[in-house]
Amino acid sequence: MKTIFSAEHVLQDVKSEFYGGKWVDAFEIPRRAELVLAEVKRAGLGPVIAQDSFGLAPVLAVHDAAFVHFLEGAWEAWKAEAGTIPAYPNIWPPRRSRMIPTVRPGAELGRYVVDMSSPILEGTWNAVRAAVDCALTGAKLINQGETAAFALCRPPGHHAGRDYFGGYCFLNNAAIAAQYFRDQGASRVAVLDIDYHHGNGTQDIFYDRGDVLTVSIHGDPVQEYPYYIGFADEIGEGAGQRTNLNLPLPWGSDYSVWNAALDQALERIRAFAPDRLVVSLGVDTFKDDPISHFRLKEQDYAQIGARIATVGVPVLFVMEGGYAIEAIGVNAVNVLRGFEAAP
Ligand code: OKP
Ligand code: ZN
Repeated sequence: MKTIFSAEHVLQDVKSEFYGGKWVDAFEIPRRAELVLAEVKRAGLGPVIAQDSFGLAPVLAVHDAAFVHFLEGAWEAWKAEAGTIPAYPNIWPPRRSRMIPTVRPGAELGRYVVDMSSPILEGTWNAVRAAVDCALTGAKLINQGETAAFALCRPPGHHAGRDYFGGYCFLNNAAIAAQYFRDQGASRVAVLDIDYHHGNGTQDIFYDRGDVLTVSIHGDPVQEYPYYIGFADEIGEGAGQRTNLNLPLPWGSDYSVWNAALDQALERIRAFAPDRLVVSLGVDTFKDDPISHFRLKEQDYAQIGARIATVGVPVLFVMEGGYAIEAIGVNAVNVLRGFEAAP
């Protein structure tokens, strides 16, 4: 399969992250994508191509316009007040706030960002747009007849909602691609999120929609980021009733436990009979991941790819998390090779 990769991902280059009450070396770093790319090439997965430009229309089909324009101008507004240091909020709105617009970038950041893991830098907007274009280019290839494509997106996207960002994510690459499939004629699209963390942004975007099934296997939110969402009783609402499936698992889950959840996920996806499948491909389920607590091993990832292939519809793989960087390439590419090797 083809890999879509943009060199512009390096523009999102956070040096330190506030984690466990301390500033530590950042986990979501440019080297992650470079190592996945190196393994794509080493393994001979297929051609690596650049992204096309799609403009903002497919982004605005998923995200709130005021939010998108905030992100676009956030660095310039911040720099005018604070200089060229990473942009963080200095406050978050309490419940029942009136949400009246302010003229201060630190307060506007608090309106839109949910945590301290996603600073805006000078190059953030360009990196984020390139990642979206990678996902959309993969979707376009599939619409042209490819059975699979790998959008090597960075920064990741699945924690970004209609009008908020966080968790290293700014715009929701997978959700934008899923909506693009719908707008280009797919009747039903499924999103399977196998990142260790719940795909809260994706769930939220499609929560009241019956045309997009969202399924996520993830660390139980009572233990794990994003904490306030991702519970099993969240099934969708309105026209989206029963088109959201959450499969939370406890810390320490190994492949036998995880694979049983994948059984349920795939059963639901098959029953939905989608025209297209988007896989939010995080490999932070790996046993050595520094911020996660599942116990999957290198060889498990090829099994996952083979099992995803059994759905029998075109699949767009979109890179999400994975922070054990010496293993990220092998683990991600094992999923893709497992998919391709399936009969
Ligand atoms: C992004 B993706 C936990 C801190 C978590 C944010 C994690 C974002 C993960 N103590 N910080 O889903 O891999
Ligand atoms: Zn994750």
